Amino acid sequence: MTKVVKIFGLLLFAAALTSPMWLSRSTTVISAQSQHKHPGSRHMHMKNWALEPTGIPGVFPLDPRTIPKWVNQLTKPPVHVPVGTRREPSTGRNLPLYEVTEKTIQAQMLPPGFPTTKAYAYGGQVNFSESGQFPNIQTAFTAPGPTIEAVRNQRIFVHYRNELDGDLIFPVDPTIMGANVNNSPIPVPPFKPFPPGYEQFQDPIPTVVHLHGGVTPSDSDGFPEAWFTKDLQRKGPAFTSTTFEYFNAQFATTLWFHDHTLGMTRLLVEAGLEATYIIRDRNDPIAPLLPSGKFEIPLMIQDRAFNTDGSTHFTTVGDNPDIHPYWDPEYFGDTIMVNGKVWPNLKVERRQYRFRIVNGSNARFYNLKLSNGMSFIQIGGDGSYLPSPVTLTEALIAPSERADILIDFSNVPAGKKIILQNTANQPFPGGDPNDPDTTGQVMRFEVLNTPAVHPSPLPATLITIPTFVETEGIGNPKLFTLNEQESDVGEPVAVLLDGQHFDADVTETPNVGTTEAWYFQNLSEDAHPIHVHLVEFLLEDRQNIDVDRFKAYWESLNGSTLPLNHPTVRANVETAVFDPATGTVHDFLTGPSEPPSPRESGWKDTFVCPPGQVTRVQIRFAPQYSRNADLVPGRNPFPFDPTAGPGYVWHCHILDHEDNDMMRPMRVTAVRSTAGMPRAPGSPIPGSSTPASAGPAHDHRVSMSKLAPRLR
Ligand SMILES: [Cu+2]
Repeated sequence: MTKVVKIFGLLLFAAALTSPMWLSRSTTVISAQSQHKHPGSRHMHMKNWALEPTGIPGVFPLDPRTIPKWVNQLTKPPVHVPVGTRREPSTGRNLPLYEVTEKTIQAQMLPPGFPTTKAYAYGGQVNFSESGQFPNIQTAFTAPGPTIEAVRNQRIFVHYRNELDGDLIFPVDPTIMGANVNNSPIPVPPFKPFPPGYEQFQDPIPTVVHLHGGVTPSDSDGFPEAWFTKDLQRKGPAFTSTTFEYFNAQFATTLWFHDHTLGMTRLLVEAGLEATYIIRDRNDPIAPLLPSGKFEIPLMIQDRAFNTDGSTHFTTVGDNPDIHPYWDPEYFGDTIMVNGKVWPNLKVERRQYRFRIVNGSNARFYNLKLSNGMSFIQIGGDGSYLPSPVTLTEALIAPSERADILIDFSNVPAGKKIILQNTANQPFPGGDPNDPDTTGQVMRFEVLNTPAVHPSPLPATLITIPTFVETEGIGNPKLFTLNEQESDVGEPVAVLLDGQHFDADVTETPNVGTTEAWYFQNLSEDAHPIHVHLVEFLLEDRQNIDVDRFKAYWESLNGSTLPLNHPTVRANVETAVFDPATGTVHDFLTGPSEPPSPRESGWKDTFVCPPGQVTRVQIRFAPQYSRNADLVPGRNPFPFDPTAGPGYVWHCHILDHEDNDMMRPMRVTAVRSTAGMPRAPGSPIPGSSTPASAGPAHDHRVSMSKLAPRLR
C-alpha cells in the first residue's frame, strides 16, 4: 500500500507561531543534535575478548583460532515426551503433561579434548529416536534443550521446574531493571568488580519460560515478572503458576522457547535456556512433500566466547561501567555454535534436507550463504509457511527469527564439503565486518557417497496470506520510536521504545478483534528485531526517513532527555512539518515504500526494523485462522481469554536491549464498541483524508499544547 504523505504545514505553522517554545526548542535541539552525533560510535565497542578479564585466576580467554573447526559433529536434540496427563479445568479433558526441568550441566560445546562448559539446561523425559521408530526414552538435559513437538489444535501442559542453585554463572547487573530476587537496595558507584559482583542479586536464580511465537494465555506466556526460583522460595510479582498451558491453535511452524526473566534474559539464554518448539499439522498438505525424520533437523545458531577452562566468556565489565557495571549494549561471541556445538560438521546424504533454523543469539544477525554458492529454498518463516517457496543464495536472520530451509545435496558430488557462512556485520547493519575465519563460518556439510535422491517438487503456493483490514476509529497508526539513550560522552546506556521505561504506564491496550497499524520509526544507528507477544501478524512495508530531522522534531515535542518523564507525544514520519530553521515544510519520508522481501511476506512475530527507516506492521488481534468477516471489535476470537492474567509484552529481541530496557507492556482489552468496525476494502486509511478526521496520534496541535508547560 502506498503511503499518502500528509502535509499539515499550515496547521503546524500556526501552532509554531502560537508556541514559541517549539521554535526555540527545535533550533537548540537541531544544533545539539549535530554536535552530539557520534556516527558509528557504538560500533567501535566490539569486544576483543582476548583483552577482556575472565574473572577467574589462571584462566584466560580462549583464542577462537585455536579451536579446530568441523571436529564437533552436529547433534539433533532429542524430543520431550509427556510424563502423564493433567485435567484441563475449563474442558474437563485430560491433556498431555510435559515436565521440563532446568538444571546445571557440564556440556561438551567445544570439540572433544577441550574442557566442558558449565551451562543451564532444559531437560527431562526425552526420546532419542526419530518418530515412527522404536522409542529410546531417556532422561536427558541439554543446552539448547530438547525439542517439544506439538500438534496443531492439541493443547498441552508443560510443568517447569527450576532446579538451578548457587550463584548465577554470569554477572547480574543490579543497575538495570530486573528480577530483584532478594528485594535488595540497588548499589551505587563505585561498583564492585565481578566476581563476586553483588551476591544478593546472583542467588537465588529466577527463571520463567516464554514460548516465542506461541498464541498463549498471558498467565502461561512467561511474563517477565512471573519468574520463580528453586522450590518457589522467591516469586515475581506476576507469578501465577509453574505449569503453562499451550493451545497450539495456530499454523504449523517452528517456534522456540527460552527464558524471559526481567532484566536477565540475556544471561539465562546465554547460559543455555532455549529450545526449539515445533507445531505440526496433521492436515498439512505440504509436509508429506518435505524431508522428515533424520532429514529434518532444527538448527539453533548462537555465538559464544570461551575461556581456556571451557567456561563461557561473558561481559564482566560493562561498556559504561560507572553507570551499568556489567551491561554491554550487545553481546557478540567470537565463535559460532549450532545446537550447542562450536563449528560442527554434519554428514549429509545426497538428498534434500529440511533445516528449521532459529537465531538464538543475543545480538548477532546472520546472513547465511553456502560456500559453493549453491542456492537453497526457504519455505517457512516465523509463524507459518511462506506464501511461496523462495529460492535464495543468502538469507538474513535476525535474533529470534526463524527460517525453514530446504537444502538439496542430491546434485553435489560425494566428498564435497560445503561451509554455511555468515556475512552479516556486527552490530547489524552498520557495524564491523565479521571475521571470515571465525564468526564468518557457522557449520559444515560433508556430503557422503550415497545414491542421489532428488526432492519432490513443491507447489507454487504453500499458504494463502490474508489481507488485513485496519480497524477504523481506534487511533491507527500507533506510532513508536526506537531510541538510544546516551551518556554525556555519547555511550549507549539504555535502548528504549517510545522513549519510555518498561515500567512506565501501559500505553498499548489493543482491543480483541481489531487490526492495528504499528509504525516503528527507528532513530538509532542499529537494526532492532521487534517481537510482539500473543500474535502472529504481517509486515506491511518499510520506508526511508530523514532521521536527523525527525529526531529533532520528536525531541522538540518530547525533550531530548531519555527516558521521558511524561507520556510520549507521538509523531508520524508521514506528516510533514514546518521547520522554522529553514522556513519551509519538510517531508520526513525520503524514499519509496519497500514491500517486505519474499522471505518476510508470511506470518511474522519478529521483524527487523532497520535504522533510518519506518517499519510498518499490521497486527490483527485474532488467531491466524480467523476470517476478517467474522471479527467484531470487542468480541474475543481467541480460544482463551487474552484479557486475563498479567498481560503481554513487546520488545526488541536483541536480548541486551530487551533487558535494558527496550520492552513495553501490552494489555489486551475486550471493549464492545460500534466505533471500531473494520474498514471496508478501498475506503480511505483512517486519518489520511483531512486533518479533522485524524485520531489523537495525528493531532500534533493537541499534543504540543499539552506538553508546552513541561518543556518550559
Ligand atoms: Cu534492539
